[in-house]
Amino acid sequence: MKRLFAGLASAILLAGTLTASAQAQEIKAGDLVISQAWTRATPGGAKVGGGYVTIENKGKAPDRLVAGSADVAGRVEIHEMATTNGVMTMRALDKGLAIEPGKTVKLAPGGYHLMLMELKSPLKQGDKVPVTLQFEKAGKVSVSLDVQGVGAQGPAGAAEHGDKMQMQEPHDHSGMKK
Ligand SMILES: [Cu+2]
Repeated sequence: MKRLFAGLASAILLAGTLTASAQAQEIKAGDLVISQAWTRATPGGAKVGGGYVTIENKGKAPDRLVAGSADVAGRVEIHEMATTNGVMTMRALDKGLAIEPGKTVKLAPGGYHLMLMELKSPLKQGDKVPVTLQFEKAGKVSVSLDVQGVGAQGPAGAAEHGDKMQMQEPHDHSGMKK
């Protein structure tokens, strides 16, 4: 009887683990594992939105995120944001973003991000936004961005505290030359 109970308990534990990983929505593409795809709701009239994913390279060769596309956006760019002497700047990475072997690259507010330009409709909290990522080696990968609230700092369920990237990302491209 005792053994039966122990077996049952571990079965429940296992079921819990499986549910958790299903929610994390890991997408495998070649040597890459892509997870935590999310974005923020856009306030009324905004024509740009961010896009965030975590990309792990489990392989032995570097790969590179070179482009993206989305039905909801006229075009998708890969951006880098950095703060230099207190001034926040954003630039498009024309050559894409290297994903070194054995490394995990996290696109997140305040750092690397996808920029959804020329939005055709606002991003609404709770929606899922299909985006296609293009990698040099892994090819095209479809992901779905979970739309979080306007001020969200991470995907649903992620800790909001202890994150070093607490700066606001206004998505203001007025400083960018076009
Ligand atoms: Cu940007």
